[in-house]
Amino acid sequence: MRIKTLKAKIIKNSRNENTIQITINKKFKASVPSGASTGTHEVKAYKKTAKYAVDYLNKHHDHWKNKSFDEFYDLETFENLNLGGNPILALQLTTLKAMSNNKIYKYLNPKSKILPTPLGNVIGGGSHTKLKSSDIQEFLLIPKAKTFKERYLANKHAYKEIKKKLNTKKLTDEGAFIPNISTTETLDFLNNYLQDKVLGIKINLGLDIAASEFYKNKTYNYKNFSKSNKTNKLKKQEQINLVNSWISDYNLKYVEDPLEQEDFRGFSKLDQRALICGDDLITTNIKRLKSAMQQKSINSIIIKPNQIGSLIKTKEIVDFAHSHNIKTIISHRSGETLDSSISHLAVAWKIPYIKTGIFGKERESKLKELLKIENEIKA
Ligand code: 2PG
Ligand code: MG
Repeated sequence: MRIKTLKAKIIKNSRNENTIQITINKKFKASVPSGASTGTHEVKAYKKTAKYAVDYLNKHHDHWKNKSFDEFYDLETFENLNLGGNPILALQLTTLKAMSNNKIYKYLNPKSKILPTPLGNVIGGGSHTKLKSSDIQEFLLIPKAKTFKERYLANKHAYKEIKKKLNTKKLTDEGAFIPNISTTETLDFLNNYLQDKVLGIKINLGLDIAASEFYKNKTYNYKNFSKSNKTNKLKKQEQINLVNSWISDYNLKYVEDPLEQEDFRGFSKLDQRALICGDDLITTNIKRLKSAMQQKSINSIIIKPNQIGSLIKTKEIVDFAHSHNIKTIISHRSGETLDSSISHLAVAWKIPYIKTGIFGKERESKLKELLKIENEIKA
């Protein structure tokens, strides 16, 4: 198959920011998200702007006209474009959709049969809202059930029940609730709620602390810590002690970015009975993963293709992690689109977890795609 037409255009992501969408042969479309709590070591989403990338691609037909899909997918073709991580990924994903007739998971791995566990963002704050909120960016629901459908339904049900209990309509960028309570009260509330099974399913609690967002002058600065102590300033060792006590007290199974993004040594002091996950620490970069492994900083990593700006490099780090017993969590971004390619990649690359929101069309598109894939695999 060959590229006959390729059109780039600007669309809005869920935060109403510009992003790029590519359409190949009028039928295959892909778009890419952007983050708010971006790590320092991420590649730039756009070297200039999304508009610049769109105009460039629409002008330079010579890059793609009549190329075969395979030839086009070649990494060099894209990297030399020098437009930033997001345009490259949009091109690669659209090509992959064209090559696979929109069945990326099957094309990449015809034997796919394992569905990921969703980490569902139910309560949030930090840099995902401008409103007064919890210091922790995401409180995540991790359901334990056999099928993806059961996990999906349990999280959805929990989300609805939590909404009733919190009685709030305020939402973060990722569709998580912003209750009018402090960080530690939120932990107590969720821990309490999760004592009972939901639709017969045990749900565990996880956190994305996104600690770099409130780390300044060598101090973790909590603005909404507890009912009695609104502010709290913690030194590195105090932050480590606090997170370790949360892991035991709340039986946390997952903690992402508990410390700032350069503290490889500090990460290694966290209780690895939980998944200790590097997002800003690693930024889907294999060099940073190797440093983290040397220092035993983590036992799991976030996978965000647009942090590294190449699908080929993303696959490389996933394989490397799996062969060294590091768990992977593929993740949405806070400014999302309807594109559900990460659901396909999770299944194709045997990624055990997918982090998305529970509510909102951009988040649900990933979950619904997984429901569809599970049905196809079972059939
Ligand atoms: C994160 C992400 C997604 P952002 O920190 O893990 O939840 O946020 O896309 O803003 O970096
Ligand atoms: Mg994160």
